[in-house]
Parts: sequence; C-alpha cells; structure tokens
Amino acid sequence: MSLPKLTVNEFKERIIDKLKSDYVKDIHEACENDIYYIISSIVNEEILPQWHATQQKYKEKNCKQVYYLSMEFLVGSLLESNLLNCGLLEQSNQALEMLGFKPEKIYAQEHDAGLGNGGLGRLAACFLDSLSSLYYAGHGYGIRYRYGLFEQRIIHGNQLELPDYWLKNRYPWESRKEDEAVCIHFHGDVHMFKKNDGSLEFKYKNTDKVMAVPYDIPVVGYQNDVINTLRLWSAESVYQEEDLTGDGSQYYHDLDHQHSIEQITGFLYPDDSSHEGKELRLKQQYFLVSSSIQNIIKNFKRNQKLSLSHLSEKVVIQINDTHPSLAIPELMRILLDEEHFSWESAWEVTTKVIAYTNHTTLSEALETWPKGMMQHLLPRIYMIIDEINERFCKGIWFDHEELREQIPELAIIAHEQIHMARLSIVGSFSVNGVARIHTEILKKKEMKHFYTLFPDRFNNKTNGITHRRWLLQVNPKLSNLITDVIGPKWVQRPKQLISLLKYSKDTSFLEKVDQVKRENKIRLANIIHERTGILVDDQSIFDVQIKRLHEYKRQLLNIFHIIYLYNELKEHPNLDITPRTFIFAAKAAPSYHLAKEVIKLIHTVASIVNYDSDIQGKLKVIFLENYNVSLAEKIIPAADISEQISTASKEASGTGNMKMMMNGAITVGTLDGANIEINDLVGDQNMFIFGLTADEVLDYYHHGGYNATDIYNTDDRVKRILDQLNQGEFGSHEIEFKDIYYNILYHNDPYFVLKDFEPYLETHELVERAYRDRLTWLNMSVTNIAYSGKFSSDRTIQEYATDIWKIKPV
Ligand code: GL9
Repeated sequence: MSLPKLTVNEFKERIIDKLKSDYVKDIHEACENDIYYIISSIVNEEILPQWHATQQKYKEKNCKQVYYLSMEFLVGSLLESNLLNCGLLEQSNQALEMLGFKPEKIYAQEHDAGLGNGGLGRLAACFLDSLSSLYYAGHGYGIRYRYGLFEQRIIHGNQLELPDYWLKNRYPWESRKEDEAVCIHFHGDVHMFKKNDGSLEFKYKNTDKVMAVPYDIPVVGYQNDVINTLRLWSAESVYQEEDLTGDGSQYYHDLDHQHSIEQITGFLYPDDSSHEGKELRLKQQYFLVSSSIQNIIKNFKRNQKLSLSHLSEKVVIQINDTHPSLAIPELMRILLDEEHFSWESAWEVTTKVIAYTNHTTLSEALETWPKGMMQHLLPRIYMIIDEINERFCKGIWFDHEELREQIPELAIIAHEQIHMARLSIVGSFSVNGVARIHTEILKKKEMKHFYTLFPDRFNNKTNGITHRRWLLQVNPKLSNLITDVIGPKWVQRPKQLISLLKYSKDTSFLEKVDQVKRENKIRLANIIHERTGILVDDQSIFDVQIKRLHEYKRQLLNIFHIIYLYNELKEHPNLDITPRTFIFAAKAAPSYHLAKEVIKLIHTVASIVNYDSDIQGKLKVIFLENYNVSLAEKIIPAADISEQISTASKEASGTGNMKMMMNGAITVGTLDGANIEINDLVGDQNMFIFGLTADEVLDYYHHGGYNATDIYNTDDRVKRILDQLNQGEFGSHEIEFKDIYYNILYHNDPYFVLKDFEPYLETHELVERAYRDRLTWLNMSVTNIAYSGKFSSDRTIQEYATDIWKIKPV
C-alpha cells in the first residue's frame, strides 16, 4: 500500500495550485466543470505511476493474463469511484466543502460512459473493478463508441431517442496509444497456394484496411496500488499517400470512405437481449476481436520466450456472450496463416485459450449471421468457420451415432445461417451460465446435446456486483453505520456483512438503519421533484422497478397492479392503505413497439393517478427518464421494495436484484435468475416470492401455453383493467394500448402476466402488512444486507479465477 495519501489540506492546496497553473483562475472564478477536471487530473497524477508499475510487475512476474472481451462496458462515471479506490474520496469531499463546492455537484459534471445496454455491460464493468481490487492481472477489451446508448427523452409519454455524444467534452480518463494501433482487414479475395511440403498457404488481396487505435482507461483497484487496463478500440482510416493522387473527385471519395470507416465505431447498437443481423454490427464485432487478438499475441511475443503453442499457459480470453465469438476463427486464422501452425495444433491452442459466458436463453437474442454476409465481409474467417463446422459434424457422425439425428440442431452452419452460440461452445474450453437456474436450463434444455458431448465444459458462475460502487460509494451513510457495528473488514471481505445478523434485532441499530433509508428517500424525493415537478411523500413505500423495458421483465404486471389499486381506491376512497410511490426507469429498444407502448401506459396511468384528489395522494407513479448508471446510483439506496418479477426461466440472473438487496430493499420476485439464490440465503420470511416456477412456465410452453381468456372471463379485476385499456379509458384516443390488449388476449399472453396477476396482488397485500410492522420490516431489511455479501462480484471473480482461468492474485 504505497499510494501516497494526501491530507485534506494538501488536497485543497493542489486544487488551488492547479487552478492557477492550468486555468489561470483563482478559486472564486472557477466553475464546477473546472473543478471536475482539476480533481480528475489530481487523481490521474496519483494513478499514472502505479499504472506503469503494475504493468512492470506483470512483466517481471511473467504471470498469466486474463482478457475480458466485451462489446459493452457500462462504466458509468469514474471520478468518484477512482477517488474511493485511490483512498482519496474523504479528502476530496472535505477539501471541496472547504472551498465552498458541493462534492456531488462536482462529481455529477462527468458524462456517464454509457457504452453498454444494461446488465451484460454493467457486469463487465463490475468485473474489471473486482479484478483490480483482488490483485488479478485482468484487462478489458472493448469498443470506443463515439455515441453511447441513446439518451431518452419522454415527450407526452412517448420515448424519444437522442444521440449520446459522451465525448463532447474531453474525457479525462482515456489516453490514446497510437503506437499500439493495428490494421484490420475486411472483404478482399483469399488466394490459396500449395507449398513445396504439400501444405496450403493463404494470402489475402484487395482487402479494405481499417486502423484500430486503442484508447486506454485505467482500472483502479481498491486501495491496493493495482491499476489494470480497459483498452477501447477506435476505427480510423489508413492514410495512403497514393490514394491522394489523381483528380479532385478522389478527395471526396476519400472523405466518404473515411466517414464509412469511422462509422464502424460510431455508435452502440441499442438492442437489449435481442439480435438484428446488421452488417455494421458484424463489422464492429470483428473489429473488436481482430484488434484485441492481434494485440494479445503481440504482447505475448514481446514478453515471452515461449512459442505460441504455449499461449494457454500465459493467456486466457473470456468472451462476454457470443458478441466476440469471432475470436475463435480469428485466433485460428493468425495461427494458421501467419504463424503457419497445422490445423490440429492451432485448434488445440485456440480451444485452450477461449472461454465463453452465455447471458441469455431468449431465442431472439441468440446470434446468427447469414452465411453470405460472413463470406462477403470476412472471406477467410468464413472458410475457417466452415472447416470447424465440417470437422465438428464429422466428429458427431463417426463418434456419436446417438446424436446423428440431431446434427441439424448442432451444426454451426445450418440453413444458411452461422450459429454463434454453437461456434462458441465448440471452440472454447469453458461454457458458463450466470446463475444456477440459468446454467441448469442451458444443460438440460437449450444446449442439452452439447452438454452430452462436452459435459465437463459447462459450469455456473452466478453474477455479482461490486459492493465498492454499489454500497460503499452510493450509500456512504449505510456503509458507515455498518462499519460502526461490525468494523471495517467487510469492505475487503464482503461476506463478513453476515455479522450484521447479530444486530438484526437490535432496536437502536434498526432505528438508525431506518433513519438512513429515510434520508436516502428524502434525497430521491428531491431529485424526483426537481426532475418531474411531482411531490412524493417520503413516508410512502418506495416501490422500485428499474431495468430495461422488456416484455419478459413484466413492467406490465406492475402497472396492472397499480391500475388495480387505483380502481380499488376509487371505489373505496377511505381504504386504509400505506401510501405508495411506484418508481420506474427504463429504456426501450427504439424499434421495440410493445415496450414503447408500456412506457406510454405508465405515463398515462401516472397522469391520471397523480392528479386524482379522490385517492388523497395515496398512490404516486413516477417515471424517471434516461435511466443510466448515475440515476441508478441515486434510486437504489432509497428503495424499499425491489421488483424482480420476470417470467420465470427468462431472466438469466439479474443484477439489479443484488444491488437493491445490498441497500436493504426487500425483493418482490419470481423464482427466476439469481432471485432463487437470494431466496436460498434469506428464506421465504425475508422476501416475497410469487408466481409460476420456471418448470411450470417451460411446461406450459411445451404444451402450447395457457388460456389467457379464461382468466379474463373469470377474474373481474383483470377484465376491468383490460377493458379500460381496450376502451380507451387510459388514452387520448381509442387506438392507444390496443396492442397490449391484443397481445394478451389474442396472442395468449406469452409472458403469463394474467396468470401471475392474482398471486402478485396477494403478495403485495402481504408486503403492505409487513411494512406496517416497522421493526419486523427493518429486521428483514438488515437480514438482506447481511446476506448480500455473496453477491459481491469479488466472489464471482474469485470463482472465475480458480475454476476457469486458473490464475492467482499477483
Ligand atoms: C443479460 C441477462 O438478461 C441478465 O439476466 C443478466 O444479469 C445479465 C448479465 O449476465 O445479462 N443478458 C443480456 O443479453 N442482457 C442482460 O442483461 N442484456 C443486456 O445487457 C444487453
């Protein structure tokens, strides 16, 4: 621990000095944005020597490196977490206060790096934090999209997408590394030669060349001097002198060309858990993979005396879903064509280096690419995939007669499509799901034949979240309270939060926990008021559902419950219920019509419920626009109830469930994803489980679904709500919400909203009763916090390190 610790006064003096030297201003002239950049540069000055030292250390020790390849890193903002991890947060906060600034205002100057869609991208960011904090040599490779996930505006209840130009102002955490740039080839012709020894040699001609330039971001470990690297690639055109000769028209052609190249890293595709076969997306994937693999091999050669056949002793590559699965044929290509390995030895190396994580079984999310598209864009890569497929299918035919019939379901190339999950399983040494139930579904259902072929490859790694950001940083009051009673060791060893159980019945502690929650709720109520103009009662139950908008996540079930409560209150205005504030935040994929209808419905219901004096303010419905990491950081500490109500079997894990649990919210949830593992720990008495199980859901699907109309016809509450939708009671014109109505009644409610409606209402009645018994509720809350240590990403990363990567802390 040699990070030089600045005192508060030194920190303050550094701010003042830097303002003078870099901005020629004194403190009274400085704006919040100036101060943001000043503090970032102070942090950078602390980081840079350690960053270099970390790299030197890895070289010296010649240790195995993990590379986490991901199309998404949902980093959020970094100033506050870097300060925290450097051990400078307290000093910064106090120095800022002394200088008359509000620290949170300064940290809020940073534009979120929204380089991800949701859970999968945020998981990657949490993993990097844990890798550094646990002294592992692990780095991220991703794409430096010029536009991150769109900014959401709501206009009259409709989602509008605006471009997120997050690089508009200088981003203080990145450094461009031009000398590490590599060249990527698309298109072109592949020429095959027979060499004297009879082996084949491949050469490419007329390819389109693109420069991949890396931008490095430091990943700061928690007060341990470890700084790993997140390397993000940016596409630039290759400047060629000869291109500039000829007439002037060439110049415009070149500009056009340059523009189309820069488009490769132009924006992040906004699809959550869905797949669109767009060529530009395939280009992005190959661009990430080729630049990263080239870089990994260059580093290996630079630092090792070993031949590349020993690659797996020093390198392991984890691919985050199938998005980077071209890493398999790309590594094969380099070994075959550039390093002149035989097919067999190249395959041996590749399948010892690559490990694959699956994040969903939703069929619409499983990536396939048209064979023709791959052939045209990446001809040599296509040839290699084709060969992998040939050999794999032959292997089944000859060695697994019992699976011959299944070959069409197993083949990597089938019906003119390339199946990337199949390629990933075949080309890697480890396949993992992200929660126990998800891995079981992979093994027993989705990938059962592959499981028969490769039983040892499959393993589970239940997701986690970094407790440093999601508790220590976002909820300092709760963190201090925890440390007051159990000491500070939980920060290094989050499982020690379990010691809180001793205090779960200690009234004076519970009252303090209650007080902290109240303060967090007041803070959120203020934010809600600032942003929406709506006053919410901070004594009400804060019932929170924040996540991407998707049918399977069932925001619709939540809003149906709200409509039901509203109808009840209209009929019985004096109904004795604890006031509730329902809080939503969610982005819908721009082309996802039904998801956008749900956003509109939430707003429409809000516009009725929030202003109806008959219900005496007992219900409030809040939709906070532009959900992102920074907004999550403000909502989560204030949640009383965490809605995790996906159709069982659909949510692979979820991670919002863990974040809210860690901040003392009680889960209302289905037995899906990691909810099940939360339930195993805290027990039924400390969470509210309802609804169909995954087996029941899968069984219904197997038999063609259930009959939604029966429920409509027999349950008056349901009938009333659906009729309200259909008859335009919640709309400015009749057509509105008919699609939701039809989807439920005529497409037979594919996500079981009506089927789970009654159990959901009953569960919420239990919630209501439980909330009234303050001490019991607080006891539940503390019990949840106590058990949440298991869901630190430190635990997850330790499991990856020991079971898959076979690496030790450096
Ligand atoms: C997801 C799953 O849907 C989540 O249940 C899971 O927690 C995360 C992380 O493993 O991965 N898979 C997936 O495609 N998304 C997930 O959130 N969606 C995106 O983030 C794009």
